[in-house]
Amino acid sequence: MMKGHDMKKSDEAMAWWREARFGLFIHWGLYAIPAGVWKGVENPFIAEWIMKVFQIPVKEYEQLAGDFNPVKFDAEEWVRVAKEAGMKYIVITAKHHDGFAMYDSKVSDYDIVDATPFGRDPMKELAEACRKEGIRLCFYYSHVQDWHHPDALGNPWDYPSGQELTVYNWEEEKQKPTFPRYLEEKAKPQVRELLTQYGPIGLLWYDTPYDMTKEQSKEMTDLVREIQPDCIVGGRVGNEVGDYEEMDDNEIPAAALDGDWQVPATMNDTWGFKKNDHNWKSTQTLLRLLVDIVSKGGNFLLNVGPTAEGLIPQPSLERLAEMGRWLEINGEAIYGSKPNPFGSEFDWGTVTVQSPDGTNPARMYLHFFDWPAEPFVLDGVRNKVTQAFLLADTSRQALNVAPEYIENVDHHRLTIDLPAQAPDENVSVVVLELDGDVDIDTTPAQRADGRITLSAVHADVHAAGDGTGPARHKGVVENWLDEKDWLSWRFKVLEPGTFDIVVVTAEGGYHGESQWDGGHEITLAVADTKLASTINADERVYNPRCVYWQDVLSNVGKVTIKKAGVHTLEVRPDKIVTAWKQGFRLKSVKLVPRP
Ligand code: JFZ
Repeated sequence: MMKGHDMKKSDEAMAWWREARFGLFIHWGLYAIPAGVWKGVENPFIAEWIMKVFQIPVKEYEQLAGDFNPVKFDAEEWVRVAKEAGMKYIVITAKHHDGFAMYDSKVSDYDIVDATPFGRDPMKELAEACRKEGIRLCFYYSHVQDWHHPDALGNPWDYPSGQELTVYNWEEEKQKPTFPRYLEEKAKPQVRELLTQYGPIGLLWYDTPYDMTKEQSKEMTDLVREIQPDCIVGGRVGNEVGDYEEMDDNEIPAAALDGDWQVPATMNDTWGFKKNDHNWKSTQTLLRLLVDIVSKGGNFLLNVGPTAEGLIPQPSLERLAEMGRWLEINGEAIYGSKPNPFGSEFDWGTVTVQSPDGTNPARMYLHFFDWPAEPFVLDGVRNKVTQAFLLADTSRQALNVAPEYIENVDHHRLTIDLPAQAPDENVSVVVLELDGDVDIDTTPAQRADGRITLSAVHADVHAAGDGTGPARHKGVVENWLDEKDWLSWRFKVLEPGTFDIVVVTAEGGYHGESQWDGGHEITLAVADTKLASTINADERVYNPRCVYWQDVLSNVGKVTIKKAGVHTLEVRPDKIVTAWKQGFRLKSVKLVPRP
């Protein structure tokens, strides 16, 4: 992402954001009044899209402003909620796609101070409260869609542009000729207001950059650079000119990534408040998402949708408070931490690291989702462990760690004795203090339970086709559309035997919708065995790391490996199916020993 941009933020300017790791997203606007229901009909989509979903005419939607009076809004309370949740920044919708400014704007009267009985500027109050509490205030600004403005994109029912309307597929809307005028007359002047009226702003979160030209994306970026050089520009400014990569909504990559990135995520299935959406993720789910995202090097921007009265819904408050209590004990393993040095996901949980700062040795944090019943075995750590303890244990009682070196395959293995009882029901953290900086052998190796996992991140990618793909992106192999491209792995076998081979592919899509391509025909070669197989959805497995999308398992066959040592496995496609344009999204190949 953003590699080609000459104005990329310096490490200094990104430092606070890399340290912060956890922020509060707030979607708040007029759409909180209908709260997901229009004239008795339920909006099947996200709350803030209600105007578009029902093609509500501007004149009618505008009437909502006259009823907007969030008298229970308390900026200090919202900031306190974020702070006690362990969050370090707040990103709030200053203007969403409906075009209504939630601050005092001189550019347009369609704003909270001029058009509502409330008459206060919540952004001003939030800016003050944030300053007091040391929280960074950041703004969301919809720079492309503005359903209130005749020149902008997104509202062909009021402002026909001769283009076909599709409610959900906004990508089909093409930039209309008047769009630059909207940028000049509304978007840019309003962003200027946001960056001059409220003190230092941490980050400008643009959105839905469809049909933006690269030049326009750069202009919106340069505007921020000019007014507040230290303000970070979000990835959705478009055309890869932002300072970090913003994942799709609720989308979590399968492995640690290079570069800065963030996941915006919902607590239920909407951003703005919907009175009938009670599909809340549990605190456990949310904590595991936080830990997993941080272990992959990303930031977690978790959303709340306050009501039209100005209250954050009670289920959100409860979850945030519980997350804050966990972070109070385990924050050392999160803030400013470095990603999982093993690269790939573990079944039991994940890993973060704090590196030496000159006085302290490196610490590795093992975050357990599933607490092991037997002594825990960790493979591939070459370091000496000088100390091990539970992060939640204030007495720092030492855990016994037995190192082992398996010479014939040059393999390091640690066995750690853990108490029978997990210290935390959601995520339990074990600290390993090391003799120096982390030194991990990332060659895939057979685990103590006999299993071997070959992850996409550890594959050698052979782009033998037309050269356009495939690539490892977001922890899976992406853009694998050409049958000439193939993958291979070198891996260590400790205990020879017969293994079932399973290919794991990744679902993608929007919210719950699965866009999974199957039916690829492959030849898999390992240890003198060639297996021809079709990639089918033999099993779908819930993935605690990516709530809406499952892992899809396909059984390939079995293989007998007769000797311990380093072996090679190859996957060559004979036919790739691209119905969803996803292609062969391989996440891993698993070898599971037969009993
Ligand atoms: C956008 C907005 O439309 C939505 O209302 C909300 O503000 C969300 C945080 O961002 O929605 C998107 C943007 C991009 C994708 C999906 C939804 N995407 O690329 O899949």
